[in-house]
Amino acid sequence: MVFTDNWRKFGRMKCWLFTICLALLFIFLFSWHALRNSECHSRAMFSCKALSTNNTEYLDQCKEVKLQRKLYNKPETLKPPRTDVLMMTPWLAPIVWDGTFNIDILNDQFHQRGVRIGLTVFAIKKYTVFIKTFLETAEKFFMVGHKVNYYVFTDRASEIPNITLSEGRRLVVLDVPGCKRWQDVTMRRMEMIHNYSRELFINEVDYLVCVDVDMRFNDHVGVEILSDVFGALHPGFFGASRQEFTYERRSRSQACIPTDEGDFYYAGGYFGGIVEEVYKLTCHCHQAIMIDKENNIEAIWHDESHLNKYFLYHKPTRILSPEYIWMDDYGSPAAVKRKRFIGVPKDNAQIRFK
Ligand code: 4GW
Ligand code: MN
Repeated sequence: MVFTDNWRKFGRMKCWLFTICLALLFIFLFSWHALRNSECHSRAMFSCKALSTNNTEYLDQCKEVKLQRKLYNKPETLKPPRTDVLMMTPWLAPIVWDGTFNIDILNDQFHQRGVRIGLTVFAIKKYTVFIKTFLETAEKFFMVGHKVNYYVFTDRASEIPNITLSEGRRLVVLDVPGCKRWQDVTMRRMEMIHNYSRELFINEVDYLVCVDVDMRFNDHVGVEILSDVFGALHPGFFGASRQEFTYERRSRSQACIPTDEGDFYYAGGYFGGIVEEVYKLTCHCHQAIMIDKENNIEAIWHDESHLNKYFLYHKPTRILSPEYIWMDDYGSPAAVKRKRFIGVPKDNAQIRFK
């Protein structure tokens, strides 16, 4: 009797166990199927979106792709367009020289992306005298056909002329305080560009181009300069040796670069990139300037020294030849075929201050 009772209990338990296992298996199979289905579904949605003829957004893209057909000379693998200059850094960043790019191809690419460009410039104290020529020549040569915001930082807003701008272009005057020392005027540019990148530029433009104001545009400057982060070769040093570069050499300064290091000597009055990269660059340089200040040292060429240090350890993704920041004092070397952006001679006694 006892034996048969136990045996019955055992039989019932087996039955339960079997039911539980079956239920678990069922749950497992059901979830697996549901998971697979949802994956397929999202994949299907993706391909449906791409295939649907009702999707006007996608059709617009298709039209654009068709419009891309363009006729131009084939690039010649064995015939580089320039053999007299370096066209590529060892870290594979292009160096932009006349004759090395096809602006039509580039314009197509940047127009497709609807790229917006901010040009920052500082006109503090008497340097407002440069702004009219700067803006007027920029209208002729800078990023023609693209969306451009001019950001003029000044402590004399009333002296900024209201010039007529082409469609898609806007002048934004940013009121900022002046500085007692002129060195601070140039160095504080890093801090101000840094602050405005976060507060304003990031919401309004894709790229920033940050330049000196004592300049005029003299020839085409277009989207060929745009890349994640770029600098320009200083016109006085593109043929110079490392020893000749006027880097900061004192080890106490954050900008110090020893004589056995360095790629190029970059101009302080020309850098840029996507807003995020300019934000990082200006943040780094501003902090380095502040540390130097605490240590009672000022780099030999101010912000330019710090920019050179930054570019040594954060390699630019594109470099502009000196065509993009020329000074007539440097004559007309054969390598420089076009002078796109030229320094305006200034009467230092008149314009500068202590
Ligand atoms: C000495 O008295 C000064 S004042 C040196 C620079 C000064 C200065 C510079 C200024 O009074 N107001 C001003 O707006 N700046 C900005 O800093 C302006 O955008 C200028 O292009 C930039 C760099 O100064 P800079 O053009 O005189 O520097 P260099 O001669 O190296 O190009
Ligand atoms: Mn200048």
